[in-house]
Amino acid sequence: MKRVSMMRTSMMRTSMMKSSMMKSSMMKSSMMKSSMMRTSTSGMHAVARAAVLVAATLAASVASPLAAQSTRPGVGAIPYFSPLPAGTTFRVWAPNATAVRVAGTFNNWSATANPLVSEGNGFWSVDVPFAYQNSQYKFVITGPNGTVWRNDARARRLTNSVGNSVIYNPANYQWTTSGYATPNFNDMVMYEMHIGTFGQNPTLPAPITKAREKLDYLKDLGVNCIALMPFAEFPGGMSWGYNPAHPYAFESAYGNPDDLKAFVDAAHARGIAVLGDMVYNHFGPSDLDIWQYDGWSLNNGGGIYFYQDFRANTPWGPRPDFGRGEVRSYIRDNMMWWLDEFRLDGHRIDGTKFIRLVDFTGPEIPEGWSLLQWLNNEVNAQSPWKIMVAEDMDSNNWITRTTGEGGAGFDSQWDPGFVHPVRGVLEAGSDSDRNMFAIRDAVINTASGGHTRRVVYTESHDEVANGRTRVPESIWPGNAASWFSKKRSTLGAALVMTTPGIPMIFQGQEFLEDGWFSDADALDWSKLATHAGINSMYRDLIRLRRNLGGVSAGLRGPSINFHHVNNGAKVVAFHRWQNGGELDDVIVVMNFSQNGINNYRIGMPRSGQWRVRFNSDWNGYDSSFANWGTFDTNATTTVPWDGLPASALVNIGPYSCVVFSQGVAPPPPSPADLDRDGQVNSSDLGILLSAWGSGNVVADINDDGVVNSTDLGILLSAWGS
Ligand SMILES: [Ca+2]
Ligand SMILES: [Ca+2]
Ligand SMILES: [Ca+2]
Ligand SMILES: [Ca+2]
Repeated sequence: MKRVSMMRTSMMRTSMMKSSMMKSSMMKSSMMKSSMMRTSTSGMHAVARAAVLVAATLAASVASPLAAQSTRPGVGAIPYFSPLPAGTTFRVWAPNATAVRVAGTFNNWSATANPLVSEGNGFWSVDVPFAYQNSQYKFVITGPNGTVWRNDARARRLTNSVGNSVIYNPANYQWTTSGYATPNFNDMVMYEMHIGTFGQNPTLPAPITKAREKLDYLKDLGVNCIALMPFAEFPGGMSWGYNPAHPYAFESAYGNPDDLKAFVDAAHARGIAVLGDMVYNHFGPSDLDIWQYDGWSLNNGGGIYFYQDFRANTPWGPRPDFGRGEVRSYIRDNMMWWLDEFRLDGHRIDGTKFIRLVDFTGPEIPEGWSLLQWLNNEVNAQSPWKIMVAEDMDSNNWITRTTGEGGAGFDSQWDPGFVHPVRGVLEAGSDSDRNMFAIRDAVINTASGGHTRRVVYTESHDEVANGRTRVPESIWPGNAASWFSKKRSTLGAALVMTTPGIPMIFQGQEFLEDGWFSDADALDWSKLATHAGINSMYRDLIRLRRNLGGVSAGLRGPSINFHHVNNGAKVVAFHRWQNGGELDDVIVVMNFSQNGINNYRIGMPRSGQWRVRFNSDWNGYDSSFANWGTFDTNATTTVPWDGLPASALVNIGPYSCVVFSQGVAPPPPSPADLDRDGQVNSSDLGILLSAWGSGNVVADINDDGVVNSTDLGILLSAWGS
């Protein structure tokens, strides 16, 4: 109740601001008109006649016999360029309206000059010549309760959340990157980013151009999928983003829509995917023009876009009417708008539980479930390589089952069954309270139904706020740079990168950011230098997870055997593999106690030498680390162990992770071997020449954004290798 009344107050404030703004602009335009009339009557007769004609036309179009509905497709404001004169098609859904007009800078904010015509199905449309991109506008909707000025429900750009809609021309942006492919789900390493606090900027919120400046850093870190927190226009400039006021518009404080395109373009040039974060379980609640959009409502509810019954509210704002075709299309088109127009590689869908249920435990909303299925079917039909991730947090594998099986059809979902028990173990004050069976169960958890069907992490925006803190901070509040915090938080990161699942880190986790996430607290980039070693550990872990060194293919595979649990010594070990064999079978050993251990026996799937590929206790990662004497080890079949045919003795430092595999690391592939066939030859030259001058990501060997003579030089000097 409190929340609702706050919403109303804020909306009243908003409409007061709007109407005062409107009055002043209307005054301005009427002053302009009368001065024009004065000029006409005191000037030439022809001009006066023209003015009278214009006035007559305006008057006639109020009654609208001359206006016609648009024959062009699309909802919202869509610029057209032929036949001349160019203009913009306006179309809006207002089924209870008796009249709709569009007012904007192109008609001096006239509430009468440009009526839309009813199409007989609840939609209204008109083509307005000379209404160009960057013009501001609003719809003037006359409904059951009088006339209201509303932003376009599908405004693709706004001056701000209580400002005006702005005509956006999507054709303006010239994409430069080509040849980019979204990573396979089993190769993805996600990096959750909040645009407003990520980029280094003197003031908050940082614009997305500042985030773009850090893309080389992220490429070097090795992540290949940025999961953006919500960027749809929200009230003000500082927010987590889970209060979208205008779902089709890029947050004006972050930049304009083309800035988002440039970010995606530059990320793709570096081999990095970009995901959106879509909030459909509610809209608003503040600055919400679609609230009672055409004036109609029941039970004082939200009107055409919202439920007006027991389903009307979520804990965060009013719930859209998932049963109404036009609202379903509004949501579906919104999802595709971001995927298609901005070339995003997928989405996280926020709070799906509140799309499928009225409250935490029910009752169910069947049409919410079918909406989720439809969204996933649409993406699968058009671009199945794009990833759809649910934030449902219920360990419900129906979320990730296919729609054909009756599931919601998501490719993956955030896994509460990993983060909560793992953090419990990492944050416990005493080693004796660390339960190794909890670690085992979190790692082998298949509640989502498959290794890429869950996203695993120890930090996300939700888990490091809302009264919780970053893992190093939770381990030792006020002393996040302590040895304990460094050791156990990185042990958690090692588990994230070696467990079956799509790993994710939260911005700044990789340089030991402390405290908790707040939209009013910029990421502290000075810690990148302070904790450069920790940062390089994250880089090494990500390289292992993605098999970039060619020695750990198993970490991308589906298979796991969690074969060793010692809850007394607090040691666990597990086996990961894809096809098995050298450079594929991976053995992960973890010590969750403060005591380093020597000559500790671990079961191995095969005899022979197992090489250390990673040791989190290396003092290159931090000078306070013990650099425990961990060595390559020889496994023999003389002592079968842990249910495996062989075993070996290993040394492992305190709170440390060691990763083993067999075989000799292959030489790094030449970046000039464009087709990756092992040789730099004429076929690579052909690829390069045919991409000459473009931003093709394959042929751009030095990643400077263009294929040119520099790349040719690199290729020729590697010829034959
Ligand atoms: Ca805003
Ligand atoms: Ca899919
Ligand atoms: Ca080649
Ligand atoms: Ca280049």
